[in-house]
Amino acid sequence: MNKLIVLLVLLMAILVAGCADNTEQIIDEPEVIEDEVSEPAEAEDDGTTNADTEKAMGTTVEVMIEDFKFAPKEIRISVGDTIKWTNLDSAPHTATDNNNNFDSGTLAKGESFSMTFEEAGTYDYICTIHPYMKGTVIVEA
Ligand SMILES: [Cu+2]
Repeated sequence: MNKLIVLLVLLMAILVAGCADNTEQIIDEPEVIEDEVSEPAEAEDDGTTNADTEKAMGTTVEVMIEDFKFAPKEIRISVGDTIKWTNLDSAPHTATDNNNNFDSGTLAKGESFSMTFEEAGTYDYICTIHPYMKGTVIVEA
């Protein structure tokens, strides 16, 4: 008699396990639907607040003005990144784009100027006080 009860319990356990498998499959289906819903939401973000998102995501890269040189002289960044120039010399300097995309104005010792680049391209710039001081910002999309 005891063996029969053990067999019945085992059969019940197998049946319960089988039912559990079925419920798991039912639970999986809504997860797929959630993934489909999330895609249009991302597209909406790109369309409405593009500039704000890029500013929030961009990083700030420092360029030092020291010994009458921009260091690094050439720098590569991504669209949305910000360059921060800081003058470490006693002499005043500027960071002035050759095509008027940005101009720091005169920077005294310790002063900084920041520029966020929203368009890909190559930006050659100089110090207008010492035009032999040249630098390049390469903004990659
Ligand atoms: Cu200068």
